[in-house]
Amino acid sequence: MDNSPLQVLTVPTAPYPDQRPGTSGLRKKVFVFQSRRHYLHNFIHSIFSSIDLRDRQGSTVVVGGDGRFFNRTAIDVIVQMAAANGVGRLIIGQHGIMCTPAISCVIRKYKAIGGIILTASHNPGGPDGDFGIKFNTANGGPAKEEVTNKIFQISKTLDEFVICPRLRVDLTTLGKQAFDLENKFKPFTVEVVDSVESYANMLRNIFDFAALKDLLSGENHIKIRLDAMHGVVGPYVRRILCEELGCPANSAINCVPVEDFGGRRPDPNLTYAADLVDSMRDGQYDFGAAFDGDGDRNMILGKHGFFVTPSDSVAVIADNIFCIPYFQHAGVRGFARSMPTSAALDRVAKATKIELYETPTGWKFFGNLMDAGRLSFCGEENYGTGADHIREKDGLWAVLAWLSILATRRQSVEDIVKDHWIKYGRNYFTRYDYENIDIDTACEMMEELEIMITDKSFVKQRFAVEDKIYQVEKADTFDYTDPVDSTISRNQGLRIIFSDGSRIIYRLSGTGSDGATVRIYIDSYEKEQSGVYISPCHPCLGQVMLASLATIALKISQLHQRTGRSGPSVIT
Ligand code: G16
Repeated sequence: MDNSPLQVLTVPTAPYPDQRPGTSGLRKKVFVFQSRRHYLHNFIHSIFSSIDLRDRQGSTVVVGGDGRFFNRTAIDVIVQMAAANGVGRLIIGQHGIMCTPAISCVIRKYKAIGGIILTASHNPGGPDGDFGIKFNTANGGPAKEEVTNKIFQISKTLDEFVICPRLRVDLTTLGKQAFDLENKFKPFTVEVVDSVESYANMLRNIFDFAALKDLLSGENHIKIRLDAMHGVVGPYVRRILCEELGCPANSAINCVPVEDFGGRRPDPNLTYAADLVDSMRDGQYDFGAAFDGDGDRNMILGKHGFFVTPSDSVAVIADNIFCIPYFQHAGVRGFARSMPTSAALDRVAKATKIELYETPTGWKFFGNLMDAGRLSFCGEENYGTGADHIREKDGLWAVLAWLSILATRRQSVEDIVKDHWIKYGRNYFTRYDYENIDIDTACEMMEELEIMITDKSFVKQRFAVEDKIYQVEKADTFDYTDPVDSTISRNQGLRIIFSDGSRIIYRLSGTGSDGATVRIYIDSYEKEQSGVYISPCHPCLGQVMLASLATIALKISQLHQRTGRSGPSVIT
């Protein structure tokens, strides 16, 4: 065996113009990473180079992914490049997998300078699917725009990278491995950790596990069904819910992470988690939930598949926040939601006199408020819910939050949501996604829309559909000034707000891998009791209630005429 120190090589490369990180890292088709020479190496080099050499040398970095196709290949390269770039220690989840919330937790626990997360979240996996790389900073959250801009700048100009090509790491065995490198005084170490343990330990300190155990396996236990969708969260569900909290093994399905998520899209919504909804229809389960590929998103269901919209889920948790011991001890400093999320949370904030922040889409905006001690709990319309225990949204945390509410109130999910609507009124919400639209067409539409709606003459315009008339009260582009550091983020979506408070929002997604995704978000508020509680099990009720506004949204944008589409790719 050759024990000589490992060589560090400098390899010439050519830059790529398209490595700008989106809402949540760089997401591309797998074949882009596979077929373009050094595409992965260039981006990893850009990440390391964005960190000051003094901070990088001898530092700790956490690495893990959602187990999708190309995960393992990417980790081998990251290990070789981390060593060559002066990183002192890598902490990697066993088999290279770790869910996004756990990575955030481990970064904070080990005081790492950051983490590299290999995931394309809810996007499809497999050789024909997507791959993604995200960089999180020392607070455990997604890097801020100033960091991702720096990474992008470097990626556009780099002409070489450094690597230890002979370094091989064993990801199957827990424990420490040390490697001697040329010109390096201290060995480079890799610590392979149990992906679940640190995270499970954190949850034990947030929730009342004894009460949850009683709810799930005590004398009057409820029956639950959790769908891990073959993503990374499966082992966490098994260990925490089944082994520790006593749920029967058949409560958890699709718990083995596979590289292509079993051919399904690991996206927890009514379209892609339809199997779960179907399996709950006959009423044998009281509670259901699904997660996405990297375990940060969640969908909540009640008996018979009663659907809790993500915006309602955030509002209900906020209203019952003291069912969670963590908040009984730490108190609640503030609530937040992303701008397109319905205003259901705002009503809870108003009633409880807790500060409410409205941020652009993207979890990094919440992180800044949390770091400043101004935010405790937040969520987004796109199945993201989380709190300040870490700096990522957290799917399993959201499930335990709901179970804590059920354990305290001993009511059904449906009754809890119904009580909420009776107390606060109801926000109907729907989102239309038009995927894989030609980028130029999408950008042109947004530019022309912006000109149209920000023209003074647009305000007070009336739009009529059948017997409904909506009058524009306000229309603008959403610009955000961070209340902590005054950073301004411009063009975070186009908003049309009508006189009854209903809203239409247009935005381009920042997480697609092919063409552009146009999102149209629509919400309206119903306070009359007659409109609050109609056919609650009808999953498309939001769309029925919002059909007129959807017609107006399409009329104003001319989206179908511009794109030749006849309808959205996905409605949530
Ligand atoms: C990421 C961010 C979320 C954001 C989402 C959607 O989530 O963490 O905060 O809401 O992207 O972004 P967009 O609407 O631009 O596609 P994930 O779960 O995809 O990593």
